Amino acid sequence: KAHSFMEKERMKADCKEYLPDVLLSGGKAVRQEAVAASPKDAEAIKRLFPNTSGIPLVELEAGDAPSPKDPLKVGVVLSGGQAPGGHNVIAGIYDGIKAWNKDSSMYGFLDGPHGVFSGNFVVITDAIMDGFRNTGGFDMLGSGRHKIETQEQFEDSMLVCNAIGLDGLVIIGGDDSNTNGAVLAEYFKENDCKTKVIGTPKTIDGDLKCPPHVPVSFGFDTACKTFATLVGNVAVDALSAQKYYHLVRLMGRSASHIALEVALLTHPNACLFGEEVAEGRQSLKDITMELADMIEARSKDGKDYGVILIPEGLIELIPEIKALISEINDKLSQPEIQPTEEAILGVLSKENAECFRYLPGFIRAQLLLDRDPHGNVQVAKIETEKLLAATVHNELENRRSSGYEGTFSPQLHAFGYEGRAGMPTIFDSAYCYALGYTASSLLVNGCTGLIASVKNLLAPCKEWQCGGVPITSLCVIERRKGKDKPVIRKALVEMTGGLSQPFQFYKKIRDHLKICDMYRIPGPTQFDMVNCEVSKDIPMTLQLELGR
Ligand code: FBP
Repeated sequence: KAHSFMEKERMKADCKEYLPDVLLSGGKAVRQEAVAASPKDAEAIKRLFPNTSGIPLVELEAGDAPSPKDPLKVGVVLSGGQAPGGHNVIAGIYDGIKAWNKDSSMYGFLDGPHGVFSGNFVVITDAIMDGFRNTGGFDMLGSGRHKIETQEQFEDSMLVCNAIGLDGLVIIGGDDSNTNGAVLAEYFKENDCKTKVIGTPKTIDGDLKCPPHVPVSFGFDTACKTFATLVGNVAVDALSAQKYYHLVRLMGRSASHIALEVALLTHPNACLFGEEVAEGRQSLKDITMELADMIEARSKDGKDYGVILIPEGLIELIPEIKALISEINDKLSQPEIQPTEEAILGVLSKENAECFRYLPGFIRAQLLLDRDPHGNVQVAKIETEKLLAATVHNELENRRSSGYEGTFSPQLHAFGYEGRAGMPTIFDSAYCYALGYTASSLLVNGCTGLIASVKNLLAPCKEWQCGGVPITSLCVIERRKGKDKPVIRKALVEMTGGLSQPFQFYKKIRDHLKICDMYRIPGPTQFDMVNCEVSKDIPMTLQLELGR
């Protein structure tokens, strides 16, 4: 790869400068109280994970971890969608186990979980590691969305780990991948395999969190700042040309955290939230009317332009479409039902079939696309912005007879992959390095079935607190591919609470933003470590949640 000046500078930046003191001063594990899963599913989780549920939280403290300081062999796998900072998690583990014993070694499994059960790996050397510090993407090892789910895959994974003699395996993944990590930890423990399994919270979507222990998933900050740069730019375009409505769909399956963060960073005229739509049981028609009302009011004010943000997960949370998707998922999990419109219309309930027929052809086709290996609809491929542009256009045309005289000229954008592999921000670089180092300390202390936790993020990074939370304590039972499965509960945007809840904070200003143009232009991400002190540049939503 030909490196740019910026890449070279960032690769050289010393990650150790960010490392919390507790990790530099030994990282001794102190077991805290045991934590169980949410009461609703606690019994089921206990049955599924007899060895790794109800285990204690772990906090790391200054002081030596147990001796002897034998070299460790640790494997690492990147799983699911890219999230900026993954390479720094690897760097943190690498430096952590080498600091423990310089003869420790690290194995990178290639192309996601498939690399684990097929035994496809590289030995990570100093030269390989140094070529990826502070860089974006997952190109160091590649990633994949495979699941380790069959008995054969579990057995093969254990054979591979035993053959290398792995003391630990770190899974860098989102909710589904960390659930996979929990299942693997349980299987290894049940079968007396010495490999311990630790997860790290990755996903730009921001929906893998459990405050206070896992305050945010890594990659969220970089993705949001990248999207905010682009949204800021189209806002200036809207204001300059005064002829377009920029309808921007933002990546983030299910939860609307990204849309909320970007809305706080840029102040668009409107931002939709899947969670609000679901809670208010707003139909597609309700959403359309609301947007048309704003566009008509702005038009009366001489403003036939604006910026509207749409979370990609919105489509899945509109009640009538949610019910439709859920039935389609169930039906498509039956091998005899083909993913064609004709076949699906033949088996849907009357209500869902009506909803399906009402949707435009391109949305019908997109709803039938293959599910991902975890059974999720691929919302990133559904053009919700195009759907809303069409329904709003029709509504505005209907309003002409009652006085609407404006022009609605939409420009459609979908920002997703642009932000997912970006060069990690100073915060993501620091946070990820600390997560990786924490994972190595947890392994040194013999922990398994935990997800690495780095918290106290408003404080300077030297004062961050580190530890681990049992993955099973984050799990609930959900219906996937027609079956009940344990999964990590997705953290959606909280709708209630005081002004420290980011949504409530935004709600206070949003009516004002509808008509007035108060666009905020963040500009490109900065990497100046002197003026971008880590603790001052964490996501806005996180700052509010933590009480700043
Ligand atoms: P993860 O949950 O694996 O982190 O992936 C998140 C995500 O980027 C979503 O925001 C998006 O809907 C999806 O991945 C896109 O998946 P794909 O890479 O398969 O197109």
